[in-house]
Amino acid sequence: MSESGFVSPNTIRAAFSAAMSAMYRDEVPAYGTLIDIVAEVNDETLARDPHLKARLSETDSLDRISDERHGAIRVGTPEELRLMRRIFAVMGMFPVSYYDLSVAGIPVHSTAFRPLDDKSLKINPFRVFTSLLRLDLIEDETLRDEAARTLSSRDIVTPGARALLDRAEADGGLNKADADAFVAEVLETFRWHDKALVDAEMYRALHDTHRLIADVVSFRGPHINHLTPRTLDIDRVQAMMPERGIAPKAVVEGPPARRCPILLRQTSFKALEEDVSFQNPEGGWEAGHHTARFGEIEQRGAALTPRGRALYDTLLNGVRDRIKPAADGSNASEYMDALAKGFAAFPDDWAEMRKQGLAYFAYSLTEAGKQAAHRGGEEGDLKTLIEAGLVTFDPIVYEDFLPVSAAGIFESNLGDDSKQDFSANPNRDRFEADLGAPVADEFEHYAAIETDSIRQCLEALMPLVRVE
Ligand code: OOG
Ligand code: NI
Repeated sequence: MSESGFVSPNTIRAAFSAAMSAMYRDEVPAYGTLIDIVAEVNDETLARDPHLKARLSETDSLDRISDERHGAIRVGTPEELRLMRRIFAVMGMFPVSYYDLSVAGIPVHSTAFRPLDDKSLKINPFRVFTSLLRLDLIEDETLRDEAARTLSSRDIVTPGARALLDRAEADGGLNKADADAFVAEVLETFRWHDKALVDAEMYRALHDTHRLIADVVSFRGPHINHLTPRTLDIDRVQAMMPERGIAPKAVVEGPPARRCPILLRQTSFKALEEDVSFQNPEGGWEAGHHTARFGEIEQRGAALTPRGRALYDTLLNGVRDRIKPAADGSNASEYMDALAKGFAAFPDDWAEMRKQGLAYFAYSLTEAGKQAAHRGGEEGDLKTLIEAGLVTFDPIVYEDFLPVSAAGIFESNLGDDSKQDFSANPNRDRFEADLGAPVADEFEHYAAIETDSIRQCLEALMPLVRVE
């Protein structure tokens, strides 16, 4: 708690993420099973690899290694998106990056609300991938209007959440009692509602246009559709899911397994069919089903520079032009083989990746570097200082998302039927106008961390030289 008596946004986010986890585990039992597998595999991995364990205990909190790293929601209107931005800001989460998913035939565009600085990420890294439905991509005008009308009739936050949000913004923070109440009230927004806002006929019409549209429009709020803990061995968890009675998606999304991991690898179990009821126009309710909620796992690697990312995209597209993973898993091992082969062209060595400018690194002084700094008066550029063993570098972890992977996660959870093709139609300006704020540029963000770490090293070693 600060002098002002306000609880830190990081503390509110940690409480929120724990509350979401408890609620989701309770609502989706298969998710509880996934969490158990993840914890087991993480324990095994750490026991097998004492070096990894030592490194993680220096940089991460080992007791929270298996905690959720992200979740995802889908909202229906600009007002709802703006409301989410304000709510997440109270928890120290800010919009980073713009993801256009219309390329993949999914009528949404998205951002991720996340903590920005390293210290906040370490305290609690929870982020929420947030998608805004693009009603403009529905061609049928009558259906579009009906969907818009349904969305405008709902209020996705409780009056209590709204009051506390106003207070947090007016006062610049929340005291302990208010922060606790805020978390409890905000949780309600993400809860599952099994009673639909629409009748079965409308649901069917929305569903036939795109399952995602039915998911966003038919219910009272943006239910959390998945949570995603961190695994230290994603391939192992993928293999264990069927043994524990849960059906994983066909392949792990993202880059292949590597000695030097890059970006983000993720996989999920398929969404479950759940009982819901639709409004009966004659009164009462009518039983039905809806498929929406699933569980996901992630394993993160190094953030890539624009050059590294371009190479990643080229290699991935090259593989996918030759073979696309089939949803039924029939070509999964061929796809994973092709992926591994395709990525042979991506250097798998940190020093080489650094030399070629493919990834972002944080620089720091070695022991010898610290002694040299104490003496003062070193000379030379970064390269010389590294060669002299005074400066070392570690990859910066990628904290964002990948549109092709996200599309794969969406798709595996929407089923293969009734897919409508939308053409690529990015509209970042529109998204930012709807959000009411710009989204941060992820590349600028990583570049700034890197530049800052270099400046600190140079200033320590060459106190008399002004570092630009
Ligand atoms: C979001 C899917 C994207 C990820 O991890 O890439 C995502 C959704 O299904 O709403 O969460
Ligand atoms: Ni996800």
